[in-house]
Amino acid sequence: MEKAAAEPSASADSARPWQSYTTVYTNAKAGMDGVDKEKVQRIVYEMSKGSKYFENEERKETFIRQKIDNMRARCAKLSASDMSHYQMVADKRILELEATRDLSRIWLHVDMDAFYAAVETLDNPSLRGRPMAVGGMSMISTANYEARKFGVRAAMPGFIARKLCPELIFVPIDFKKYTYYSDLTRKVFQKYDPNFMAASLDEAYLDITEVCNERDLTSGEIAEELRTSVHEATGLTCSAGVAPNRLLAKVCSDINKPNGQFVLPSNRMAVMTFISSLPIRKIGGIGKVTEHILSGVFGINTCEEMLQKGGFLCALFSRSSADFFLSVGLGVGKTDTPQVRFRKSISNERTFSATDDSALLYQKLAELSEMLSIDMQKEGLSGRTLTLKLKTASFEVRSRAVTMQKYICSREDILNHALKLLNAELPLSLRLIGLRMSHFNEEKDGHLSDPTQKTLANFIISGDASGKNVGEHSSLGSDTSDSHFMVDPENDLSIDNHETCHYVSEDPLDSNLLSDLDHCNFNLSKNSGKIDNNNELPLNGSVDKVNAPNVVGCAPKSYQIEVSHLVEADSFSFSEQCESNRPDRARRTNNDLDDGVPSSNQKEQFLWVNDYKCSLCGIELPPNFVEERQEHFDFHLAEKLQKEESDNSRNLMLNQRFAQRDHTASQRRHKRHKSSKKEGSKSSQKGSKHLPIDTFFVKSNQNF
Ligand code: TTP
Ligand code: MG
Repeated sequence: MEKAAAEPSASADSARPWQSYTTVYTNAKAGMDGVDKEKVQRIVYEMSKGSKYFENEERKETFIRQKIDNMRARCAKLSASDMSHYQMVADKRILELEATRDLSRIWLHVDMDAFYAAVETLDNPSLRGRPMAVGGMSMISTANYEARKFGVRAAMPGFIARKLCPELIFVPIDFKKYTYYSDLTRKVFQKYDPNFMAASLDEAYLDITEVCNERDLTSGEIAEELRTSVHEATGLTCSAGVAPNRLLAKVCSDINKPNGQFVLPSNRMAVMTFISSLPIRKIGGIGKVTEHILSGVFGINTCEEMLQKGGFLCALFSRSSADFFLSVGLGVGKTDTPQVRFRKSISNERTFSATDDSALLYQKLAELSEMLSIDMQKEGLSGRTLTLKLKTASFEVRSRAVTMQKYICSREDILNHALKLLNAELPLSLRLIGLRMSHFNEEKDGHLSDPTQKTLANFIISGDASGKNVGEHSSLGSDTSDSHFMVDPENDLSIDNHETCHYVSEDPLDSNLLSDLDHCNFNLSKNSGKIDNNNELPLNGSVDKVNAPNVVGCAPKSYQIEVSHLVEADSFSFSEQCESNRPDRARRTNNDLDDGVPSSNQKEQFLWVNDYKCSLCGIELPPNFVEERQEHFDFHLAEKLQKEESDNSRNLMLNQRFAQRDHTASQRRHKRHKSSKKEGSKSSQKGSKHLPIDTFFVKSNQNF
């Protein structure tokens, strides 16, 4: 029988602690193959150590290690008969997924080379051949291939990049330019596939089946021609990948970067051979956390090993996650072209001085509900999922969501649901409230979308038409139904006007599934249903009151924890509790050992205006840069913490000074006053100064 991963060997070399310190920017991008990874890790480690950011990274690392231990323990507890059952489940799913393999389409993924950097170099040819990065000291958006040789890459703080490459030239970001060139590339893409799917400013998916047939050209010839056309139109180079589905095409476009292409033939044998040794991290949506977990728990490092460990995957993960992993093992991906562009969500939020005054909080909520309602009505939208974001006085970020049976858009309806979510949290001192509406009822092909309709893509990923998940879901008879299981890529893609990339692209389903989003939301939905059943919820209702109507196996605390898990698994504050308190555990059948892999795109969703632009610093990062966005969120979190600490320290100093002053006799007042003024100005300068983002990396004790 297959075995889970062997115990990891003795702990990492303590003399080289940086070896286990990995962040998104220690992960290689194209053009970084020859980089001394250990050197990069060491420099990043040394520059980060002791900072808030570092502490946060360590917390995450600890969480992942615990998670791996827990999952390994669960694997060990599986009996032989359990395993033979799960192996049967896996074998069946593999057959079913295999049956969905579609080799009839030819997909091309095109991705510009070092896009922002290349545009800047076009503008200023003196940059050519010199290591340069676009961005600033806090964060760089990308680096050219010369800089990558030093380990410099996108999403890396600029001051670390400079340490790695002292000659590095920094060029400020200029989105107008990139948009201009992006538009030029899209005009070219249009000629090959009028329905191409823009994934971000610099990448797109094209179904080139028709153009290959019509012109009797091979996919490789079309790719070559398209790349030449892009170069002629823009002066920029790009790389392309061709494969029978989008998932693989994306992997292929990275293989011969820069200015290259790779064609994966449309036959099963070629796909299986390609997949057999492909590292799992190459798959869009498999990031650091998922990679660690799959490797640490099951010893899965290549895509093929997903199939070999299928029994364990089915035992420990939800059906949809296991299906995704098995699909990766088979090299099966999406081949359809969604027809309509959908907005994903609308949100707004308010920051204010921390307060626990519930009247004030209700007032803020009412204002936000009104604003949200107006925004939705302007766009003719109604939505079913309302998410409340809270930031506590201690900067803990929580999100609570409810999915309704009906679409809503009025201020009253929004406020009604928002109040229920908020009341479940009170009493609490808050400094920020946000509201987000998603799951809109936009028209699809002229018909209103049916929230209970199961799409083909969902069928492939989530299971058979009788969908266990859907069945479980609706049987609750709650205010919720199926939406979280109906993860529909068609709702997430920008394809219509090819203008923006405000929508999740690049097979967004993949990353969603990895987060076990469906599973988390299943729990949430059950609980949300309870909230709605309890229409009499008093304004000051506690979580316990919210949970009063019983659902089997659901302790009141679990609601709070489980809902937190929905968004905060990645922040690792509630995760361990989630492990032990998952209310659905008793009810589950073949997935009762499921482990949610933390989601990155949930916790920080509110940071992004229009799902694209950072509301705090304005940097633009499309949703498909999942890990980079997560990293960016962590930066701001660390920044806040650092500032909070700075403020606390200032307050402490001021308090001490006031106390001291009260005790002094009036005869020394004059002298003291002078000295106090001096100190005061120094300390307030220190405390109130807005700390630049790079200060997280300065050791805390040097700061204060
Ligand atoms: P990428 O295609 O990931 O990177 P790239 O085009 O610079 O380099 P290559 O494709 O050759 O590896 O991203 C496209 C642009 O998106 C990039 O030029 C800048 C922007 N971007 C960010 O702003 N932040 C990020 O973290 C990343 C990864 C990209
Ligand atoms: Mg690119």
